[in-house]
Amino acid sequence: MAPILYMLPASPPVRAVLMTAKCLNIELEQKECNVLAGDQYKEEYLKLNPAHTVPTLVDDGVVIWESAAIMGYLVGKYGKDDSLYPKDVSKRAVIDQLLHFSTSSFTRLLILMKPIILGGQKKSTLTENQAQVDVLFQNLDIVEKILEDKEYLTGDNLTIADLSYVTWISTMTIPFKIEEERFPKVIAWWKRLEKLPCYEINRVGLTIWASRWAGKE
Ligand SMILES: N[C@@H](CCC(=O)N[C@@H](CS)C(=O)NCC(=O)O)C(=O)O
Repeated sequence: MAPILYMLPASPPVRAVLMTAKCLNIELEQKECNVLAGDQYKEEYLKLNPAHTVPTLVDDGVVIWESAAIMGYLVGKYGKDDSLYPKDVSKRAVIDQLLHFSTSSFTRLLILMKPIILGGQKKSTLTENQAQVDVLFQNLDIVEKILEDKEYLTGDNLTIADLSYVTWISTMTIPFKIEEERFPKVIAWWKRLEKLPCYEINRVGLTIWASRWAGKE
């Protein structure tokens, strides 16, 4: 039986998991959990995921939430090799470091955008939250430094860290402009990822976000 993924296509962490599955060439049974409509608070869903977030994976009686954990699990269980998430302790630690950093940094984008998408707040509140926006861009400065002359975030190979970061960074471009002069390496890396077959999944989610954003004042 295919693993079940509770998801919403627009969600950046969902997109990262779907891209991972595509890279691994595995099918997931996708079940929509519309977090914009409150589905995540239904009793059955809270039993699976008390943190009431998407994505949530159910596979063979195992329930995992938090996208980074799901991606690592899928590579470990279904990958023909471990290149997306190497078993080598040092290589894995660098990927984990990046994933932990993105959880504590780029998810702030959701905090900024959510009240506008969901709560009727005006887009002008983004400028009122300038300090938060500045931190978001400082995090992008850090990614620019991490990339140095690497093809991908950790070196020559694509890993789940790239798949996770590209969902957040591309979503940042909906409310903000990422200037090529300030972030040349980030832009070059992003263009590289756009060429991957799995990237189409990110494009679909981004389009949904962008149209929701465009409909707001
Ligand atoms: N760190 C989590 C973030 C998950 C997350 O915040 N998902 C959002 C959608 S993008 C969500 O489900 N929000 C609903 C809620 O928090 O109630 C992950 O990577 O899985």
